[in-house]
Amino acid sequence: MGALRLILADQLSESIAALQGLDKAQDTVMLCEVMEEASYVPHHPKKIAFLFSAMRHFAAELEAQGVRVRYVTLNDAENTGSFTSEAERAVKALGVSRLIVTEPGEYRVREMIKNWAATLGIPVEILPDTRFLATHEEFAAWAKGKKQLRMEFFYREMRKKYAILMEPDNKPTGGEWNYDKENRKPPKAGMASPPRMAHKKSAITKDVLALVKERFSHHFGTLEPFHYAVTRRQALLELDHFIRRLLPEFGDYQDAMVAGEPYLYHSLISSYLNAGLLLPLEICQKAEAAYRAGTVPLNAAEGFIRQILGWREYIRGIYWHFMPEYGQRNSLNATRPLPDFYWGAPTGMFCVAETVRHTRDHAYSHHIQRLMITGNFALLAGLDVTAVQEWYLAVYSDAYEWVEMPNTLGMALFGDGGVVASKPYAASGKYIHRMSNYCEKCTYDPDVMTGENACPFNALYWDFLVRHEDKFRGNQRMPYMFSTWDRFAPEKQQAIRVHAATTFKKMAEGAL
Ligand code: FAD
Ligand code: DLZ
Ligand code: SF4
Repeated sequence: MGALRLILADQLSESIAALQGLDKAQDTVMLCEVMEEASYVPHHPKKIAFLFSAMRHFAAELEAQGVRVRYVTLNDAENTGSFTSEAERAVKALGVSRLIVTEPGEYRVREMIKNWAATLGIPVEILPDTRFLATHEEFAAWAKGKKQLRMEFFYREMRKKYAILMEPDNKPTGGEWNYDKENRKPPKAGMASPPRMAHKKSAITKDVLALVKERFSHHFGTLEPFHYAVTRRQALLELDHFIRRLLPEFGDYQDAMVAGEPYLYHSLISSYLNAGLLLPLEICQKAEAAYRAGTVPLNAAEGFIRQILGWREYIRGIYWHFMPEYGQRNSLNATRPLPDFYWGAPTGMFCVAETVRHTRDHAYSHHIQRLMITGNFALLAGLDVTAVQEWYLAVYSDAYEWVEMPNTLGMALFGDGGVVASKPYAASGKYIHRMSNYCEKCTYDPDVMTGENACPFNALYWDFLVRHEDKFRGNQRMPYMFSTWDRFAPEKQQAIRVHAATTFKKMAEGAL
């Protein structure tokens, strides 16, 4: 009797642990489209279409290699709707001796699968996900005894482990570990990013688009046009296009935001990487090779590699190190309901409306939009951390809890009490004005603090600091903010707080 090898939608790599040692004569590989996963949050239709199409293409590639595949489509009349019930059905139908699965990316799913040995009555092997570059044990060993878990120091360990941008004397290439100070320029006037790739839709993709249109049109987000890569070959083309055409400018304009330009110089690879179509090490090695070949400057190559070898692995480490307790945290007691403008209702705040538009149309917005627009607003306004996390998990095509949660709860909302961020990423309209051209198009004025046309971010920023003074006044990275507040005349302080209260009222009335 063979094994049942289960592959989840974000495990679409031929090198995935669950496919190693596959016996083509005996084993069956199973993939299933299940309603429970497609609807535990209202995923963006593009995200569902991307995953289903990528799953179907992956299954077809395995079949072409002579692998026996059990593929359950969402519309299959026999489909029972969940991973657990589909595993039960397959075990009964196939009479397999064991089930093999790679560790899921989400705690919720891992807990579910841990019960399967008992319910299925066969051994269930949960194998480590070796696509990631740090194991849970390595992260725990690094974190042990440290008061602060700073990404920068973890990143240096990863650079050494994988010999990425390292010199033979074990020193970092160029002499510095981090070239961030050479990055993060504001946008240039008239800046637009080079064209992006659009992939021809296969018959599989067309079928999936019809299915998603029929079943998920009520979810937030536009399904078409749909240009996503859905195979590894296409994802590699995207990666090469990025490295050749966009990476040279990536570092400089990583934080810039431009109206009508959702992508700028970002790579757009997160959905492919998180689903398994690309692998993290190959991406870092390609970026390093481009630097060594002289086609990409060091600040760009290092800045990009840091996102993947550093941030991505660190974020995953934080998730598994602190779960499940991490998911319960709400250190700033943020409970205000999520305003409808997160789901596309009109708002006069151009920056928020534009970020939500990009999100709606592409299931994508870049890091600074996520952090400093929708994230910053949620932080300043004290929006409910669970509702905000559900929003991020639903609306982005790259979102899985292991990566969404520490970024949202930790980095954007400071809801983990300062594990990921040593101070909150709180900013007023001044920051957004400097890093974007959004304010030029806005009904509000970033230079005004109170009154009808005042940028809401301004009063909310100071109100946030004062509301959480007990937590932040002693923060060594924030003395400048409090000394500025202290210098404001009492009348000005009062007016700001009154304006913040008016802003909250307008928000509750849907009039912001
Ligand atoms: P680029 O800017 O081109 O960066 C290259 C790659 O680096 C990304 O593809 C990604 O794999 C990695 N990376 C960069 N920053 C991070 C980070 N902070 N955490 C993990 N990986 C990183 N990323 C997700 O993949 N899924 C999410 O659900 C997600 N949710 C986020 C929520 C919030 C509130 C914030 C602030 C960030 C979130 N991020 C998430 C991180 C980051 O915004 C996205 O990885 C990035 O925008 C993806 O676009 P890109 O591929 O063009 O990235
Ligand atoms: C996100 C998602 C969606 C929308 N649908 C499926 C699905 O039908 N089948 C599947 O195998 N996986 C899906 N996923 C991804 C799972 O939710 C994902 O494997 C977990 O989030 C990671 O533990
Ligand atoms: Fe956003 Fe304020 Fe600028 Fe308007 S003025 S775009 S609300 S930062």
